[in-house]
Amino acid sequence: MKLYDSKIAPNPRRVRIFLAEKGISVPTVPIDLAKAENRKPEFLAKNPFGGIPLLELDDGTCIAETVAICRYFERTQPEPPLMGVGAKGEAVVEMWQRRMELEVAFPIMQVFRNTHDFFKGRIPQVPEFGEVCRGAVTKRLAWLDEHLAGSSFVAGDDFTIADITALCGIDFGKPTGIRIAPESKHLARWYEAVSSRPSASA
Ligand SMILES: N[C@@H](CCC(=O)N[C@@H](CS)C(=O)NCC(=O)O)C(=O)O
Repeated sequence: MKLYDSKIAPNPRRVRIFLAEKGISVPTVPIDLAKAENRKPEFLAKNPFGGIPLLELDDGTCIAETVAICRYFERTQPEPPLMGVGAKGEAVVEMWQRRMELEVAFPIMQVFRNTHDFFKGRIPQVPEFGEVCRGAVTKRLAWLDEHLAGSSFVAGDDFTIADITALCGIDFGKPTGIRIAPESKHLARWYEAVSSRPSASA
């Protein structure tokens, strides 16, 4: 098995943190996004959308999509559970994971994709859209701060994939100036807790 990876991209980091929390080690294949290695025909044959992370199993099965890869490892090694336990637990974690992905990480990534020089000439950028997303991110982070006033972690009492998604999204905001507002004390408390876990440096 091998994991196609990049140290500079947020989605592969989500998988690395997930694996570190479970104590799983998987050989990695570094992909140079700056050189668009993920857009070469060999890679597109494995994932037609060209995105990483990508998990290639020993039988040749290629699993793209961060959450699908995490789901694979949650099934093959359930402990510690990072995607909830039981019908209610799994549904609650999935709800929060999707909220963190769609409402927090996605708009942060859109700020980067539409305003940062890295993507200039690489994809059609719409800077105005990037700025609309920046405004949405400010509101979403304030909302997350309120939520965390009553919750240790994003999905409740336990660290889960929802925390990983939120952490990687928020950290990816740094190159475009996205920061936790000084008044967001609960979000800052959570951020300190999750980013000081050993897995955060995976
Ligand atoms: N929905 C996919 C998104 C994958 C994705 O867009 N990955 C980024 C890195 S974080 C990428 O490969 N970007 C380079 C590109 O699209 O050319 C997932 O959840 O894994």
